Amino acid sequence: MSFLLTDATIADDNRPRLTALDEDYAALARTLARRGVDIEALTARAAAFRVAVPSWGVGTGGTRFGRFPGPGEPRNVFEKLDDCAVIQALTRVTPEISLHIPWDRPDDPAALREQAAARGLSLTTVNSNTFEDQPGQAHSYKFGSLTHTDPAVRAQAVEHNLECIDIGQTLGARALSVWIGDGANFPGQQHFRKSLERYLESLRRIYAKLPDGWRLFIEHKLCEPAFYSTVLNDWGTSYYCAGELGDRAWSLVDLGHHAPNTNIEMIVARLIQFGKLGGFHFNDSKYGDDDLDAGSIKPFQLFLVFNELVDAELERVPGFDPSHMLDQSHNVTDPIESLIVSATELARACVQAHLVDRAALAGHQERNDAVMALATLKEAFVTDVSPILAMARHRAGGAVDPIAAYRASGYRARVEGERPQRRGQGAGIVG
Ligand code: RM4
Ligand code: MN
Ligand code: MN
Repeated sequence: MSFLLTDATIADDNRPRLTALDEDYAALARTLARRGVDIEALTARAAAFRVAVPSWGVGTGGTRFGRFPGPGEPRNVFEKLDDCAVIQALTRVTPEISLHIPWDRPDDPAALREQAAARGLSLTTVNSNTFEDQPGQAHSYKFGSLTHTDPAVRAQAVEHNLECIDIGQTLGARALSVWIGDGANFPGQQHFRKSLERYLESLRRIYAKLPDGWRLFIEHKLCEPAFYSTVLNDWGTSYYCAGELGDRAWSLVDLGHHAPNTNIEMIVARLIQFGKLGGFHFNDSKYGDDDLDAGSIKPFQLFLVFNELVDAELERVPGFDPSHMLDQSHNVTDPIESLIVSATELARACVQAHLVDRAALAGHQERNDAVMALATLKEAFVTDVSPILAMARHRAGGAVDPIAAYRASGYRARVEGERPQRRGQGAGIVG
């Protein structure tokens, strides 16, 4: 078994940082008190924040041009759990994992569930994969899966999703997330209306087998791998399909799946208003589905997304309970570090959004005072809430400085020794 970060190791790393943390926390508490904000309420909110880590994210991703494996990469799903446990030990906001099948298909799902539980983790969402062919598979997905023109291909893709549900049930998961690569590269290649009709027909078959208490997430994406059109291309189509399927079907928003400059926070607000926001794949991007670390390119956008989420949370919008998940592809960083940073940035955006003076904002909106409305958002966004995040982690047994604690632990060097890599592990995962 691999070396796990213990509470004692983390406490040791925290000790020399505690005086500064107490001072910074007290100073921020005074600043916030002047604004009528109770820091303890924010710290409690930070402690309650959760985001699921993707099983596929702890390995190096790769692009279609190649893959450059990092040292000590997990070689199987059990080793992936170990890495996820490290992220949770340090951040204390990532006890959940979303699992990709077949990349991380467990031979023994019950054993995987047990090992997860032993690490304080749970496997909450299963993600199906019909965007690649698997060895030995009868029909190819080259020209589509759930929406293929050939009913036999569609049946195989539906069957795969049902198998994901089966595995998920043994794992204790409560959601199936479906993203398809189906689409067209050329005008005329695909009949737009017929392919969407086939999508719905396939999804109805999956939805019919959804166990009680489960949710079905459908993930839209503008382009890639199909570069002319995709079948589930945008939030409007996703919203329509989720509505056609039923109450347990929800739209999932991956931040990288929109055209550049799309107003994603507004899409989020629309889906909340229409009762169909199921969850997120958080990441960040400059151009397309770049799968970069959350908050690395457009932190203000991330804040604005959380501004909508917190607004709905505080208003107690009925049925509002979006699932937070990360979906990133790490190519030049240690994946554990990237996921730690992303989890922290999401918690930061959430706490900052709680700092928005909503009564003041509503007043500025009523009076059409654009300058003060934006200033109200900016006041929250520019507040450095790092001491709140660090204090919440510390009180929960996590690290005051997770990246420093992780580096000091020597975890990566240790697993490098324990996980000799085979040569040629170069298959690209786009993410
Ligand atoms: C897709 C989409 C899916 C992810 C795959 C690997 O672009 O984001 O969620 O599972 O990539
Ligand atoms: Mn995604
Ligand atoms: Mn993606």
